[in-house]
Amino acid sequence: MKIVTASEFELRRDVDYGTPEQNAAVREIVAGVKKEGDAALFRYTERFDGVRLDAGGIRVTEVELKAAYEEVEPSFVKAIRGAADNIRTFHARQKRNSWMDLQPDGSVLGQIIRPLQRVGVYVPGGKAAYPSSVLMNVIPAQIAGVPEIVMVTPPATGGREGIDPYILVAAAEAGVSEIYRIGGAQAIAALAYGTELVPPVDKICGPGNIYVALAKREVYGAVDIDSIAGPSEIVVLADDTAEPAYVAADLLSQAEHDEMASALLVTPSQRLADQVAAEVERQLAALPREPIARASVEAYGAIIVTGSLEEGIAVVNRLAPEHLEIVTRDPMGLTGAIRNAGAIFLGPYSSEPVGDYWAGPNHIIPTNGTARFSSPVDVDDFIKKSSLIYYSREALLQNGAAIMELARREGLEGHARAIEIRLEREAKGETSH
Ligand code: HSO
Ligand code: ZN
Repeated sequence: MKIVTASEFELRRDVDYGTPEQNAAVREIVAGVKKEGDAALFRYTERFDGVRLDAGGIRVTEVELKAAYEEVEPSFVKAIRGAADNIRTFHARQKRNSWMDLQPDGSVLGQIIRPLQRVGVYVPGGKAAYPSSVLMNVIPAQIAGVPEIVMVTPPATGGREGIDPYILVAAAEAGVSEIYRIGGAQAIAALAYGTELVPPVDKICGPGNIYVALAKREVYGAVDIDSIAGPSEIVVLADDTAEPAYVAADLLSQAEHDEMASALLVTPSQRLADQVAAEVERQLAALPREPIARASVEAYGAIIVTGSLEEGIAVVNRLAPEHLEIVTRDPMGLTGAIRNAGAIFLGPYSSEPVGDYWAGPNHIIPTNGTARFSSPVDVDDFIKKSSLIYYSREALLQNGAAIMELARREGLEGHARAIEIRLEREAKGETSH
């Protein structure tokens, strides 16, 4: 892993917006499904997934879900349940209440919180199909009170027809209400616009390949979408109290996600920098996903040696990482100085996988520096608010003149008159109320 100073460090952020051909292909698929519904959905599924769907086979049945439980280890079911419990407990703290304020003049102002009615969760096929991500998308929606949570996933992965049983068990444990065997841009279009067999949703979330990401962009507006996640990122901010082997292991835990994942160590300690570099080499050699992790470390990884811990904090705030581990003498004491980080892990025992799988906070976290202005997925992503306005007679009489003033300033006489007609009638006592 290369060792550089803060001024030598060059941040690489490669965001994939797709080739013109990919964009054109996605537009065609989305338009096709929007226009022709199931006929197009079946046609694209046969073309891209090599599976002939029919009306009877598009939805996963109860019997198939039961069969999935037979295929997975009981210890896996137990672990998924433990994780789901923790994720539920954490997200339950985020629930907001509707509120209403009674004003002294008898008016009532308020905000009503309502869940979205129907949400679609995309689960990719292949190596990036994570049962843990099913929990992280579905549980916040469920806590928000979303009554219909549907999952879609490609009908075949790696040449093998059928959905991964671990994904099915995670979906059942998380509380998914319907599962459809569809994937790619055609699945996103079906969720957005609806087909004969797939009713439309209000919001689509979950990760996918470039075609899925582009399709989500394409349908945004007709439905809501989540943010489009980039490769995983970890920054470890450490001083000479950190254990080099732990730091190296945590860096590699995210480097193994993706060739484009980024793992950075920021430290004022040259000794730690040298030790971690050596440890990364040692541990890489023994990692099953060594080729991916090595590519990530070589292209996007670095150890940044700073003049002080304060300079390290400034670097971290500029990076605005998805995940930040603080492994210093007093990690809690430094937390207040961190302005930009999606998730902050404190101390030597809070290894990132604790959060990826288990502790309860969401693992879908802003990447690419977007932690500057956005937050991890939470219950708020699955609710909407309605404002409530009840004005009393007294309140309108008191405030009517000011409202008319503003309306006339904007040249909107009709607005002013809607108020004025009431003020006049009230003044004459001509009212039935
Ligand atoms: N670190 C990933 C989440 C994940 N890790 C899923 C393991 N499985 C992005 O936050
Ligand atoms: Zn991870």
